[in-house]
Amino acid sequence: MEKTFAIIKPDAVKAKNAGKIINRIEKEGFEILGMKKIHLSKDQAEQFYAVHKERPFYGELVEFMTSGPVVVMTLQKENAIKAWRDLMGATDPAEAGENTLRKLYGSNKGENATHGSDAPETAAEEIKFFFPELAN
Ligand code: 3AN
Repeated sequence: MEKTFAIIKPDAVKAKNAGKIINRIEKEGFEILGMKKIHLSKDQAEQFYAVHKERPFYGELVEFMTSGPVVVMTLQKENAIKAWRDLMGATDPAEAGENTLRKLYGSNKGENATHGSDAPETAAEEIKFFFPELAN
């Protein structure tokens, strides 16, 4: 069993799509090990996205991620990292596959409804950042 870290982003929470996304997560066989609704501080968002610091959209990304509450989760499933990224779909909702979360609920590359860890190392770091009690 593998763990991954997921966020329901401010756009999806604001649009009242969080319940539908959580329902889908359960239907797809993930176990939700931890979940909380929080409003990220600028400091937290900057730290969380530090790897993207040099990207041109960093400021916009931090501003968006702090614009309203998010739901952060630790999910568990076999091959959870890939399974969750498959369920989310491509970063750009316009390129995401049918029935993926970003296709259904995302608007553009920035406001794309969900986040998911991209590798075991980042999953471990991101889980530890928000759920130290669930970190191995
Ligand atoms: P993913 O979240 O699919 O791993 P990355 O790693 O390319 O995608 O992007 C990291 C974060 O930056 C994501 N939260 C994404 O929404 C945001 N992002 C990527 N490209 C853009 C862009 N052109 N404009 C605004 N935000 C972006």
